[in-house]
This record gives sequence, C-alpha cells and structure tokens, in this order.
Amino acid sequence: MQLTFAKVLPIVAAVTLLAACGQKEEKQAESGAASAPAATAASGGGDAVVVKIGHVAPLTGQIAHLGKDNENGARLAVEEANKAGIKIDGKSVKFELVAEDDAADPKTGTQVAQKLVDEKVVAVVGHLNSGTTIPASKIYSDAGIVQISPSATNPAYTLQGFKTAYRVVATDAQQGPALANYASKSLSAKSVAIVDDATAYGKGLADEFEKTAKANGMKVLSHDATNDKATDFRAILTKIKGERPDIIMYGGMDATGGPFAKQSKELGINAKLLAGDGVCTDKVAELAGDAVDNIVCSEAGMALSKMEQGADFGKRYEERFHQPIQIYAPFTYDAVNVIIDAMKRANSTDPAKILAAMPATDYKGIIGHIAFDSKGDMKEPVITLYNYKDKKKSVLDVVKM
Ligand code: ABU
Repeated sequence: MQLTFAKVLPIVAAVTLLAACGQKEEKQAESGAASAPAATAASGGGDAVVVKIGHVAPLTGQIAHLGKDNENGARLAVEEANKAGIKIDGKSVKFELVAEDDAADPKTGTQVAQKLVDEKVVAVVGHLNSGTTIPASKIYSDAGIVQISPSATNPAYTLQGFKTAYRVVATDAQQGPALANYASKSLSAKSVAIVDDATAYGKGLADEFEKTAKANGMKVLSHDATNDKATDFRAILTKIKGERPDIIMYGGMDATGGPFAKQSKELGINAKLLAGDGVCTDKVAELAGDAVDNIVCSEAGMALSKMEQGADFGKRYEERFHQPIQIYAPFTYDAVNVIIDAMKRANSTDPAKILAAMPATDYKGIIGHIAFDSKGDMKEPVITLYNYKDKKKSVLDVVKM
C-alpha cells in the first residue's frame, strides 16, 4: 500500500510518542514507520548531528563508470556542505553519504532501497536506471522518504502517484520526440530501423521515439530488441543493413551502444546512429572507436558547457576525483543540495518534514533552475543534442520544453 503524506502523519505522531516513552530505536524500526529519527548525535562533538543521505547506482557491472560518476557528484555535494558548516534548527549538521550498489538490477535495487530505509537515511538520491528507480520507488514511498533520481528518464517513474518521487532530468516522453524531430528536420530522415535493449529505459525511449517518428511521417522499417548484456549485434545489424534505413535509433546504454555503433560501421553501415542519454557519455567514444563520428545523442538536461557554473564545477570535480564527468554528476550534486535546501526550509532533518518541503523547491543549482511540477518532474526540462568531434561531445542543439 502506498503511504501518502497524510497517512504518514499519524505514524509520525505514534513514533514520537514511543520515543518519548523511552522505547528503543529498534522498536521504531520494527513499526515500519519511516519517520523514525534519521539523525543521530555524533560522537565527540556533543551538539553535532549526523544526517544520512542515501545514494544508489550501479557500482559493479557494465555501467559501473556511470554509477561511480553519479556517486562522485553526490559525494562532492556532501563534502562541500560539511565544509560549509550547516545548522538546522540551531544544531550543527554533519552529512553522511550512504552509498549502495544496485548493479543496475531491479531486484537488487529494491533490496538496497529497503537497506537504506532500515539505515534511516533521511532521503535518497537515485537510482541511476529507470529499471531500478521504478521498483525501488514503492519502497521509498511506503517509507515516506524523498527519492530524487538524477538520471532515470522513463515517464512511468513519476506517474505512479508517489509523493516521494522526484527527478532532476527531463523524461523520455521529451527525449524521444526531441531525437525523432532532429532526425526528421535536421537529418531529413525518411526511414528508421529501431533497436532497444529491452530495459525500462531502452524500450521506453525507443517507443517514444517511434511514436514521434511515425507522426512525422517517417517509415519505421523494423523495431528489434537485444538486451543490456549483449556484446555481439552483428545478426541484427546485418538484417538492418538489408533494410537500408536512413538512420538507426538505439535505445540503451553506452556499454552496449558503443559496440553497437562500432560493429555497425564494421559492417559498412553509414546511417547515422541516434541514441539517448544512456549512450551520450565520454566513455562511448572509447567503446565505439571511430564509429563515434556517426553518433547523434541526447542528454536529458543542460550540457555542462552551457551551465553557468559548469566549468567551475567540472574543475572541482576533476580536482577531487581525478577523472572527467561522464554525464550526470552535476545532477546528483544538485539533487543532494535540493534535499539539504528542503531541510533548511523545513528547519528539520525529519524525513516527513523534508518531504513536505519538497513541492516548494525553488533552487538555483549547477544544472540550472530546479522547481518541480505536481508529479515531481522538472518544471523547465531541457534536452541537449550532441554529436562527437575529435571523440569529444559537441553540442548540436538545445531544446527547451
Ligand atoms: N536515462 C538514461 C539512463 C538511466 C535510465 O533512465 O535508465
């Protein structure tokens, strides 16, 4: 059962009463109430309070480089907030990032979500994938804990009616059409072959692309599915070569999109390859080799180079982690700061009060202005289109919705 904020309130009251009666913290955990105190007194300082913020992304497997990028952004935000010294309700706060690995696996995603709830995090930044973000969102909703995904773009995430679900990126209902419109208008494409990786993200994006492509009069020659662990795409690509499409659309991540582009070029296919944000990374240049020149991809937000404070953020990130940003580190950085901003406005670290403060978010972050609509989506979503020049991402167009 989904716990709405109104339903959570009586539980908060019950938990507070138990605490006042000297019950142990374990008792509160047993009650299943999310609003059990998440902040605990730090040892030594006496007046400092430790506030745990969860982060989840794949830290193992094929897209671990993207998960680490997301985690690094969140970590930088926590470290900088601690350096700045923040007081909530008159008490010094020390933030702690509790980072979990969901391996991009939906089942593991729900397990680590429950673990974070049990560890009494006050809010969660994550998950990276739509396929993990969506099932985990029920657990955070039941627990009354704010979840901000920095990168999950499947529209279904925020269509479930969960008051806890937010994201700081555009959705595939915006990204798919932006790619299809670019294909029709700028590439004059009349036909397309579509392939997706059969994940919530890859299939969802490919379907959104297909709808707009058809509406634009483009002929969809085929729509095939592979999977997110595949390494050999030659059978699908050989079939597609025979279809002679003007363009190919790939719905998936860089770990498969890179080899897909590379094998496509090796088979002598010269059609442009369109893809979404999962492919639109620095790493894809390494994975696709020279075939990266054929890729046009999108990011579900503003390009780092177009962000007012992007260059400075990139410098701080590289100084701290000794590697370049892949894609969504500025978004996890801002997601952590949106949570801290909600705490400041609520003057509380209570998860229920953070949740109550979220709808009024009006925050100027690295990624731009962050405010949410009633579903928890960005009020001012942006899609950036790129190609690659000298193996580096180069902005083609910025589409404001
Ligand atoms: N948005 C691209 C990667 C994450 C996802 O939505 O699965």
